[in-house]
Amino acid sequence: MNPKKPRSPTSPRKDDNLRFRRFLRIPRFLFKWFKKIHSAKVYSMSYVKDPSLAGQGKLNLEIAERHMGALLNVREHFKKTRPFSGLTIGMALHVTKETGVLVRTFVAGGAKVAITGCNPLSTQDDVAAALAKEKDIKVWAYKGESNEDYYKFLTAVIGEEPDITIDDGCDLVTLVHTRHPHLLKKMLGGCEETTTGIIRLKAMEKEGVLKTPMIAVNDNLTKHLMDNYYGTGQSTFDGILRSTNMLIAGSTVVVLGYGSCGKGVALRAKGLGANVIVTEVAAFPALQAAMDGFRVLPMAEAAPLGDLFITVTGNLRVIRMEHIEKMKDGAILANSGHFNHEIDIDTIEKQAKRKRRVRHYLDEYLLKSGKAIFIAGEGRLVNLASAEGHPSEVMSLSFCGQAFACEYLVKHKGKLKNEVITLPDEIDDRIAKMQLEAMKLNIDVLTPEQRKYLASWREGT
Ligand code: RBV
Repeated sequence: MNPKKPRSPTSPRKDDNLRFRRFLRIPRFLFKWFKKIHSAKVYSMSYVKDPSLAGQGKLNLEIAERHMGALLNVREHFKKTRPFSGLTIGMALHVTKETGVLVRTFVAGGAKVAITGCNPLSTQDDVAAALAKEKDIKVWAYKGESNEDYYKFLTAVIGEEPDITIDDGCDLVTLVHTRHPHLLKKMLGGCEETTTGIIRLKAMEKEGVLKTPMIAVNDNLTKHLMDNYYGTGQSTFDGILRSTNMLIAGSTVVVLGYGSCGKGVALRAKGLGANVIVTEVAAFPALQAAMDGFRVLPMAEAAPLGDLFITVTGNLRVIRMEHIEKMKDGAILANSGHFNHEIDIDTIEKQAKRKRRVRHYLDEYLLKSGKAIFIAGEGRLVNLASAEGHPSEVMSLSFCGQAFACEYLVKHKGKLKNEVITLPDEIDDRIAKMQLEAMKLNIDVLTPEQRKYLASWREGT
């Protein structure tokens, strides 16, 4: 029951290589040469699960495009301006139909794109197959990747020497900094999609090790107040329902974390008729949860009450054995935070008497006490592991942010500091306007009198 420990990207492999070379008595220069040829061969071509899925992938991309009007608008703008001519964009994003639409948008703007996934379970194999067939795109991704392949594929993207990186979770840019720092000299910068990635980047900045400008796309209002809130809210339940088909109405749902993702999840749980409990460690969001009408409890008290537990904290081991021991027989656990360490699966795996896959990405763990618990999506992002991630409409907003962030890096080449950068408000405003247009919604405009009033401090009671 011991899961294979992931190999850290920073852990040295030199010792393994040395032992292997000495064992075979191969001269050093010959070994190096062989490795170079071998890796060039593995890395120079796309790698997907099944190229014959490309037809379905193409159809899914077509459907996604229908719902991503704002991003298609940016594509038209890029077709005219070609901001990425001669540049390579290296991406580690969930390889989904929505990401595919973004990839095509960069290609329309003149870029070559090298892409891999940012989670071993989130790749849509049909979309990967379809993209791999398109011009100027290389793809390395399949659903169910081993940790070794995950890092091999990130290395393949780096092998394409990207000028710009796009990350979701910061694994790509971390690998560039730790293993391939030579690339930082030519890089214009990078963009980060998610909260977890921004936290890591800010830690790098604080330690003084960040060596390229990084745009915090997640900090756009049109990203975290839309994607994290409405996107996570809906897609988390999509994943849980595909795995369990449980009735949410009347059940008790415990939401761990009340950030923008947790708020969205709690709102949807309430909408589906659940009794919602929120757990928090920070005072202000706990207060917001209480005022939003949710019961706020510490996890130790929430554990025996919940039928379904959803982690969205971005932190480590927020559900531990001490909580699981108190849970009801049959409790369901799911994670919608970026990484899979919010639920202490390692300990569950070690202590469980039996583990069975009972249905689509749903594992049953029989505990020593005789109780069973269920984990959906292997404790990875349940919305992408068990379902298809956020809906296209909301990803259109997030990815307009990615598209404009890359254009911003090009326009400000050489002028940006090596720090975490928030895009100017006008870009957010432009994205919101484009999305309203795509939704065929009109709004009012300020009259000259109102504009003047807002700019003055003289008028009072
Ligand atoms: N996410 N992408 C999708 N359909 O491509 N769904 C969710 C998709 C992103 C989302 O932007 C979030 O910030 C990130 O996944 C977490 O890894």
